[in-house]
Amino acid sequence: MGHTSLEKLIRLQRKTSSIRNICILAHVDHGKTTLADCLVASNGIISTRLAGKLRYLDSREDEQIRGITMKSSAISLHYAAGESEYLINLIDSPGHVDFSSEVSTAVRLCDGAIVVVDAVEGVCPQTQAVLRQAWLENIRPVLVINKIDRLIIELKLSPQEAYTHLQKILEQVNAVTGTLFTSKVLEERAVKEVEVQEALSEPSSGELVYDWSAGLEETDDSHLYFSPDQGNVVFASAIDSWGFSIHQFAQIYCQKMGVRSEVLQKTLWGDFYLNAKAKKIMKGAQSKGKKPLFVQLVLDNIWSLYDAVVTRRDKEKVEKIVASLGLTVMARDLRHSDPKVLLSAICSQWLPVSQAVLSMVCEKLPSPSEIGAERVERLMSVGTRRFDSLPEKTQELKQVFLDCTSEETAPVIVFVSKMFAVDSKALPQNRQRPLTQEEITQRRDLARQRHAEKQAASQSAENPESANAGGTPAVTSANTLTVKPTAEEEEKEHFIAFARVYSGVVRRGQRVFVLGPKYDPALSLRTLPDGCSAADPLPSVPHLACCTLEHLYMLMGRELEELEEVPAGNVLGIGGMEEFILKSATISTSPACPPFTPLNFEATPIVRVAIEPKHPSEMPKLVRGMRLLNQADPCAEVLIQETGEHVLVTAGEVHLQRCLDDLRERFAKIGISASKPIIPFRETVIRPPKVDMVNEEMGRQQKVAVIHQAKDEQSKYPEGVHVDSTGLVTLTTPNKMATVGIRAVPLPEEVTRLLEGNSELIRTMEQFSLFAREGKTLEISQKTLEEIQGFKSKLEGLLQGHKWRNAVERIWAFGPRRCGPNILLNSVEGYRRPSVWQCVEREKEKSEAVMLRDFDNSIVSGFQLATLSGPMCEEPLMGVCFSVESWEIKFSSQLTQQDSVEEDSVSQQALEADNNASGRTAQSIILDENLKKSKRKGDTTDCYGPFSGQLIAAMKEACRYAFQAKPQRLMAAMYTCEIMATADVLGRVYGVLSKREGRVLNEEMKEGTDMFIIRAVLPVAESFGFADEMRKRTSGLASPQLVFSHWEVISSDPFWVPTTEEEYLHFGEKADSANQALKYMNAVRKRKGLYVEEKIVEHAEKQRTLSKNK
Ligand SMILES: Nc1nc2c(ncn2[C@@H]2O[C@H](COP(=O)(O)OP(=O)(O)OP(=O)(O)O)[C@@H](O)[C@H]2O)c(=O)[nH]1
Ligand SMILES: [Mg+2]
Repeated sequence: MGHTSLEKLIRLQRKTSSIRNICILAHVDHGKTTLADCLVASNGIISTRLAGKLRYLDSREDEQIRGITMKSSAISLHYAAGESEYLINLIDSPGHVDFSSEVSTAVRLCDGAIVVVDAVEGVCPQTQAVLRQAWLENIRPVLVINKIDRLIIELKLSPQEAYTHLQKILEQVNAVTGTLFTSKVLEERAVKEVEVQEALSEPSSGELVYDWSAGLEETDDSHLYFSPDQGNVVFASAIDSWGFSIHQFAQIYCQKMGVRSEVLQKTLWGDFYLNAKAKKIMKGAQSKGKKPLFVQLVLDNIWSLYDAVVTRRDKEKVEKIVASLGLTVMARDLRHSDPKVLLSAICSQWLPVSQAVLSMVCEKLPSPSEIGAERVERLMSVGTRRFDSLPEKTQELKQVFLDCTSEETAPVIVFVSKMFAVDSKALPQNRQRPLTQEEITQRRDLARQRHAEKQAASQSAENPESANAGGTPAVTSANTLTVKPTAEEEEKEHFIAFARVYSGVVRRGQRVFVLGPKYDPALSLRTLPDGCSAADPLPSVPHLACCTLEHLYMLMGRELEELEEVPAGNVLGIGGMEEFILKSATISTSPACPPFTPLNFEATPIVRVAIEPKHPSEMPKLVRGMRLLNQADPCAEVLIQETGEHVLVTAGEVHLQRCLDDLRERFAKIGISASKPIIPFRETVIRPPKVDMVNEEMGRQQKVAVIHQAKDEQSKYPEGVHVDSTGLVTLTTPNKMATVGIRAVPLPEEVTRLLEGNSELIRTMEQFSLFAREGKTLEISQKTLEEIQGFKSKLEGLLQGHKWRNAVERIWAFGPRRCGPNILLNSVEGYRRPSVWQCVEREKEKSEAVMLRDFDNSIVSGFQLATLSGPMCEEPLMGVCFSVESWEIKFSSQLTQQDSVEEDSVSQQALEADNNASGRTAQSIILDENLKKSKRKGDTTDCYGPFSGQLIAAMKEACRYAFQAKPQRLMAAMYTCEIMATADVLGRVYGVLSKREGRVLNEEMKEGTDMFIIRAVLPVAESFGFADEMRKRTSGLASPQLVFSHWEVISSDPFWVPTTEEEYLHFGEKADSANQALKYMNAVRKRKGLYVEEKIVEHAEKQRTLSKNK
């Protein structure tokens, strides 16, 4: 782009009120990048002819090949509306679920969003997800209904039908915003009520009066809904480069019809019609069977244009239309063989989409200076901390946010939402710019001179012959001069921080603080001297670093423009931060600034693969490459497992593919091989099943057989372990000092789900207890406290019946990692320990005498280890309750003294290992090892090691045995997917689904189209290649997106062997063909190098066709 307009952009950066930071959000393939192309073309960066075909912001090769966006990228655009000029920082985001973390990074930096919806597909799962994200970040959306042309050409709807269809889509979108909005209003109301309550309770007199009707009705929500007459909806066809809002048509028709444009603005959308006789606009088009204004004045025109240009190719009519619209179309376009070229030539002049969208953006979306107080508080208060519990100086910064000024005195606050890698060639300082004439002459002279010198030198040696030395060689040497960067320099990846300035002006060379996500401003305010700056030599503070801003860039899609300074309210790129920032960070000149709340990622990283280099010697390169990848991707995780494998965790198959490509071609630049995806499982126990494998009710006989079996197994248990027929396991430590009695009970499914969904709360509770044990208190916001209370009562509601009497109060711990979906229950008679619910029942607790026994922590640690890796295949447990029924210790007091010191460190270690996912089984192995060692060495007390360690190991073993005493099951991770398909490929869709053990939840017809929507669940284990297969079998008509949904128990018993006649008949003697759970379990065990009990086929029997169609 031209130099002048860069200057213009820089000038506009200073005018905060005319900046708009916006992102484009939508479901995959709804046309975000195509729309962005049209907007980019309006600035002359790409030609209008290429707009929609180039997909300029999809700069990666794989994005172009696959046709989907994989990362968000930004571009700064200029827009002039009459007198006023605007700077629009536009971010295009990916729509594929695998990349939803890229959406989060984009949304955080914006104040508004353009939500794009496909006119045919309507609201899709990702549309809902992005609307939700926009809500969570408090940014305002506007709507673009794209691909209207498909209604004309593909669905062949009449204008009237199209109108009804568009109304439905609008309703759908508004229904989504409606639900979000109501929940928010209710929440706000609750907060208000609490405040009122607090205010009222102080002067203890007066009654509490609630007005339950208040709230919803009072709040004006009209601006929150999308409605064309509000001006926040644009109808478009990005590929044909047209788009309009009601406003534009109101302008066009107000003169023609002699009606005020405000009147048209209100009536062009809705149930209004034109009464030709009375020359009036009247209400009630539908009831009177008249054409609504929108159809008559808007859609009819567009339809007839398409009809003339595309369907009938009626040249005369086209010329007439062109003339009547007062447009000029080049003869070459008129003659073009592809009617679409003519169409977009006409449309881009008549209804330019960029004009419609950008004017809506400038009018309806807020500028950075309009940032709301609520959003600021949310950005500033991390996690469960209350905004008003932040230090005073930090709270003062709220005003700074709200002001958003670029004054010299304002502190600099910048948030970096992600790091992205660029080639060093792409950096402006290394870019080859065209040489000016002067420079060329200069260089030529220089080269000539050198050449002459060289010649002179060689002449003296040999007898040379050089008459005209000038021409060609000089040019080559001039060329070599321009290609400066050395090979090494070129290889290097540069990371650019994707950031936004919230306050102050950032300058090149400025010294700033980099605040990590765990930084605590209160701590540094205490330790750092008042009024210090990042340029001073300072004592070290945790999670705080000082650095210099080396390079500032304006992000221009595929290019970067170097800047000297960037004022508040702008999106920018910062170079040279890779040493200081891993993925995201806050940058400030004030140490009082809190770190921003972490981004909320919708995607769960679930697909793991182990990676190794093709040549073992290239390991270091791989390690370095993986580190770079980890930094460059907001969602990918890289870790080293206990087996020494390098593991990459990604959000899905497409994401995995992209990460591997990146590693190969960019970060490691070596050949790598990836293992098959490592599929996660969970282990659980269930209630004894009532029917057997052939669906026959289990009679007494079998039960007897089962018990008999259990008795047989008793001999398998090592010494010191006793298992009774009810599943109670008693285990004594090797030094015979302590005995624990434990029973495993399956948790009801809803409870597991509840625990899973509230792990954040559980973690807060855990933290609170930890603080309390150290004698400190953790400030928890009122909202969180209420949530904890609500969580507790829900749990109480679910754990009903005599078996669970008082269970919620008796919860000892959650696990694994102290927040997982398993419960440790205190059923020890006479042992009262501090409740895990301490934070919500402070008063109650004081009144009752409770005491923590010594070694309480060891029991918890043992439980944590046991739940982290189960006995089936060392996968984490889920939905299991371990009830400690007895716990006796007989030891000398001196032993306690010595050990309780060690105990903390041991459990601390265990915990640390827990937190670090990679080290998890390693820890348990070590402990196992300890246990074995100590067993081997005779029976003197000392040789068993620290008592707490023994107790941890004993507890863990007891839990494992208790687990094994119950019917064990594997749980599989499940994806949900929504597939849209036409009736003719429906059969194939079902075929692929059932082949992969998918289960259809429901199927419905999408209104107004011939599409079916099928919702199904599918085990993650069967999902690899699913999307590809589906696409192939349906010739690309159905492409599902898989979203992780939940864990599900696999009903078959991996340890099952046929016992009855029927079962033998049904499954054969080996009976392993049908046992999916066994297959999964053995695959995991094999991968982990555990012992696998396999039957080797001795006498191959004739294959039987099993009833199940495989
Ligand atoms: N008929 C029609 N097709 C369109 C229109 N806009 C975009 N498309 C097509 O839809 C497909 C997807 O367009 P993209 O712009 O890549 O969609 P996207 O939303 O950026 O997709 P992701 O970034 O992968 O989520 C392309 O094949 C476009 O040509 C439109 O207005 N009409
Ligand atoms: Mg895209």
